[in-house]
Amino acid sequence: MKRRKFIQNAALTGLGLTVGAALTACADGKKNKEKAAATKFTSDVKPSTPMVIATWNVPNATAKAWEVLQAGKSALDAVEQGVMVEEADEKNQSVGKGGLPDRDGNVTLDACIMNKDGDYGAVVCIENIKHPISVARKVMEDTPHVLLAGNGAKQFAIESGFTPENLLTEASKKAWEDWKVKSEYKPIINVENHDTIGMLAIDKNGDISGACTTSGLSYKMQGRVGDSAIIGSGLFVDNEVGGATATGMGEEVLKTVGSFLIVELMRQGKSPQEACEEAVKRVIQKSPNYKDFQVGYIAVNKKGETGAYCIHEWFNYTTNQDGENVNHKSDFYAKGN
Ligand code: SD4
Repeated sequence: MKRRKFIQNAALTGLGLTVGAALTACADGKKNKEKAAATKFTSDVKPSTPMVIATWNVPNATAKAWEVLQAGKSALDAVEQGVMVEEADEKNQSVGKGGLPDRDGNVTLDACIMNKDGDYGAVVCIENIKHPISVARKVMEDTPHVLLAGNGAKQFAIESGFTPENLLTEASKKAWEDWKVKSEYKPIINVENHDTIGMLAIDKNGDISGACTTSGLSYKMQGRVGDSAIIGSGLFVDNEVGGATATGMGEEVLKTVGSFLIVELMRQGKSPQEACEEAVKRVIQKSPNYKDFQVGYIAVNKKGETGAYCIHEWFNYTTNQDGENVNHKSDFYAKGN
């Protein structure tokens, strides 16, 4: 089956869519003044307080990240420990342990992390490791590489002290077996109350980091990798500007390099909200079949302003600032479209 056809079928059959530069010191002349006026975000702008934002209704994850920030730790520690809550939650069938498997029953996970210096680490298609986000961080910090895949990623994890375990829970096994029996589904767009987790945090120094972790499209082809762990697509952070992360049909996010696009739009002066809207519209322009899949983005800028936008209703996200978790409903494109 041709790739495009498979993706289209995946959506139609309901295969799980579980699914600045710093210009502060510019003192010399008109040219720099003009540049400063055109550049909204400068590296010395600090949000009033640390904050966390994450895709979906994940109060335990954002509360954990907040707790880490409150302890004076970095945004990097906060996003890692925050998303680990979802990776460990077996009831979340889109992330970590308990994630829904591929067509052949293998739970394969993708995760990536990005720090304030623009360093990135990722693992894709890793099996038997409950916390791929922590392996991604180790790839970033302990290897000369940025991305490890499949068995190599698993071997690296084991050598780094991670214990391999079975990630296919009884509930996910049963869901897979049911899927194998019926083979016809209607499109299911975000019926779950949460999904892939992408998280962005700003710490007390005003530094931004991000993390994204998923079991990907459920019942996917073996070896399929989505957007979540691919830099610029599922996640992007530029500490001088802001960060963005994605959820939904990874193929569409990958084709438009959505998170990088949002950060670059913010660099050019758009608000996080405007930038998310533009990135969703880019997906829609390129994919006439947008009604069959969901894509959602969240973003934060250096000032701590946030934005979110998606194609279809029901995408939501959680923020935590001052220790208070708030779940927000995202605005969406497909209002009667
Ligand atoms: C992927 N973007 O693998 C992920 C899945 C997801 O909501 O986010 N589902 O394509």
